[in-house]
Amino acid sequence: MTSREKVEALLKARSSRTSLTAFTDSEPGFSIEDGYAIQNAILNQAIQQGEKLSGFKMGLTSKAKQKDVSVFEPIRGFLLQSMEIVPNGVVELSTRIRPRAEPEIAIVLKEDLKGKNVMARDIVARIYGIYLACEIIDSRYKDYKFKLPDVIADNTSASGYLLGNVNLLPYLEHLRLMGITFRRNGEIVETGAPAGALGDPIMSLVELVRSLSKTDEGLLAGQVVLTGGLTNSHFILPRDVFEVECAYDRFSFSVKE
Ligand code: 0L1
Ligand code: MG
Repeated sequence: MTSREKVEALLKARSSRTSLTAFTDSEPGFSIEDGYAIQNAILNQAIQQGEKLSGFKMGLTSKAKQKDVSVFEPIRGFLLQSMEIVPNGVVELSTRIRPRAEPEIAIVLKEDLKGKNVMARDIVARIYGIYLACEIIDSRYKDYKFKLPDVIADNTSASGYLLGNVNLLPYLEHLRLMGITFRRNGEIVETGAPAGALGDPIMSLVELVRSLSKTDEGLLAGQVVLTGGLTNSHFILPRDVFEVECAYDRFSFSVKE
């Protein structure tokens, strides 16, 4: 399959809600670089069609998630404005294949930042806001079976995201170990802490900025960064109501067919 055919296959899988077999099954030479080239082509096509880049996401940053999909390296993807769902809003299943949800921390910078040697203190000095978040993922591969290059090509399964309304920046000192609960229909399904994302969501941002710098890109002020799932992810089903909560904020979303 050519690169163009891979892009088309992923876009068709999304629009027709029919999952694909991972490219590496038939093309073991399909590489991480090839995966990012496909991801970029999908982003460029979305921008040409009028979509707006709203930020980036880090994926597979927690041990729980890495074990779940047997991929043991963090990866990066992009976010589009059209993926954002208002807090306490509705997540639609009709445009997705087999979505799952995972609580996260999102960070927004107030100044642009790029560079391969960026440090945590460079990030901290530029934070505008830190938000409780939830990511909706939806692999375009059958049964979430893929290798690292496949999931990168599929924009790291990105499908949607919600951000809380409270800026947690005043609590930065306690962020890593702040407890987070994730409930489905009133029952706790997971508890976690922001330290679940590479030990500290700030370190996840460091990884992101360093990774973007390889192609001379950087983060822009105002862009949203999802720093990675803090727990395992959970399938979402019609009429489910999920709630994400920490000491200073909470929001929910319901799921509609
Ligand atoms: O955001 C994530 O951690 C998702 C990365 C891709 C793996 C998956 O689909 O679970
Ligand atoms: Mg995620």
